[in-house]
Amino acid sequence: MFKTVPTTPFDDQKPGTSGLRKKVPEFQQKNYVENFIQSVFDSLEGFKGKTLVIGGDGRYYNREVVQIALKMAAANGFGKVLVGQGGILSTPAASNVIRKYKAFGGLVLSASHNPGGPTEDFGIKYNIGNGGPAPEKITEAIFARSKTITQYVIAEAPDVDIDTIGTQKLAGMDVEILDPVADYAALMEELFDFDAIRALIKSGFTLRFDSMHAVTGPYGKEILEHRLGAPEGTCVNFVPLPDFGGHHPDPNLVYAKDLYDLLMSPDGPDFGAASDGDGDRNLIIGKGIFITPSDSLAMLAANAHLAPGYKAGLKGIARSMPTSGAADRVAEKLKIGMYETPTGWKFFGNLLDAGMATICGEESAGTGSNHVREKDGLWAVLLWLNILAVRRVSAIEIAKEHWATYGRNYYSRHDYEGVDTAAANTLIDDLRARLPKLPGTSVQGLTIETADDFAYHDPVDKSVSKHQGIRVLFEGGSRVVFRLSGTGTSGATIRVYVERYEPDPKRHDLETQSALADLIRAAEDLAGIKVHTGRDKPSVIT
Ligand code: VG1
Ligand code: CO
Repeated sequence: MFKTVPTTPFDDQKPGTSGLRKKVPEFQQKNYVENFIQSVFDSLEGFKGKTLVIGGDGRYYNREVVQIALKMAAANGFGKVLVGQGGILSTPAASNVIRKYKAFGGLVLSASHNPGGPTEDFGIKYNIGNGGPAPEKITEAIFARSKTITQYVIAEAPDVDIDTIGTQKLAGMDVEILDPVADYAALMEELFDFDAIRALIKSGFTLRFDSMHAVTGPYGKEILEHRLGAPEGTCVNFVPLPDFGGHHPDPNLVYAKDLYDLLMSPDGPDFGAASDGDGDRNLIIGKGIFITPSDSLAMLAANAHLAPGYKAGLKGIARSMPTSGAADRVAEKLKIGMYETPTGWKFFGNLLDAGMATICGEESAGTGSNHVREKDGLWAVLLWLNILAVRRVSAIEIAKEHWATYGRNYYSRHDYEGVDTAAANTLIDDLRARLPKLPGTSVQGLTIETADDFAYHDPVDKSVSKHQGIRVLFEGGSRVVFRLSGTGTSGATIRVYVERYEPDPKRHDLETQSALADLIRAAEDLAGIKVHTGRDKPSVIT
């Protein structure tokens, strides 16, 4: 029933910021998927007879990998596997299923906002029993194992019918196919005041939710249109496609420009939102205003008590280091803890488990809370709607009032994609070497206060994560941050994060790039991006 297959290691199965991501043809190499999944299982202990969750964002190769994972789970001794119908589970829904059914862990198949299709991206991520991404200790063990693996085990059995809800057997193991939306929708009903949102929509408030042909289509339809009564047509691009219709399922101002333009037009809806490939990111645009993810985190934190799930208040807020300091000012006012973590959701898990943080966020359009252990796109949309339903003001009014109270953090990220890897590494190494000499010097008329290579000391498990981004802080609270992406699949991506704090309400209506112009020039002077990469402008500005 089970067979042992000899194999040889691949040397490139190192999980990045969020799991292993590669081009589909790389995953299609003989034994590539099997090696990685076996390396995951070999790095875990005590799962015999326990439950595994499997689901993905529906992209090209999802269904094939679900079958491989199922047969390997059976051969490795799992007692049961829960699979989203059709192999579908959004990342936050997978996190919820792991928690709700007390599973041992889960395999989430996704390359998130990266494009999908036969020559595009695929990914595999392992989540632990708290529903969150495996911590570095485990991902390092997986990588180490992948370099020495000599065999894997797999059931010799026909494919499982993953499209029919119910329980079946696979080589002695139970396989239960679940409705991917039901448990998640129930959780959202617990957290938010659906009656208030329904009343807001009934009063004529209009919205649009763009699923970008990715996984949140069925979730948006069920929750926004069916349960909250938004009219049909509110959800657009709601049919998940294996290649996302040929687009980048990345909800930012570049790839969701149509939505942005609509919200900026006089007859556009009151509120617009979008989510990414696997449903964990969110884009929030009020009529006439794009809310940056960093601002959204701060505004949601300041107003979260208006939603039933958070009426007791927040224990603390956590944000990734490159995320703007807007949320810090909210935490200060609320007199609650504020935590600064490295990029990637895996670093929030301990803070959430320990009850130290309630809401977390990243500048890359990720926001979430202790309801699951992943960022959650639709959750952020619903929290915004709940706040708007209670306050009955527009998103732009919420933003302006917020800035008047706390000051405004102008913020932008400049990405240089597909850069030569060696050149990108040299740029970072050069900058790192110069860090000790920077404080006290000036660039573009700005005086550098401190400069360091961010290291995180986890307050819960005391682990230390080094080299998490280079930050240069200027007098007055402005800063630039440099780091290399850990999710790309070709070459390197240099991310430059630029932030200026502006306390003066008279200066809250500036265009973002011009408000940051001197800092953007300072970033170039400091890092020599042009000299190192030959690029004179970023590929994507968000
Ligand atoms: C990017 C973002 C990071 C996010 C990660 C996974 O990582 O910057 O904030 O957590 O993607 O998000 P990197 O290493 O490329 O900067 V997702 O929605 O792609 O799972
Ligand atoms: Co994602």
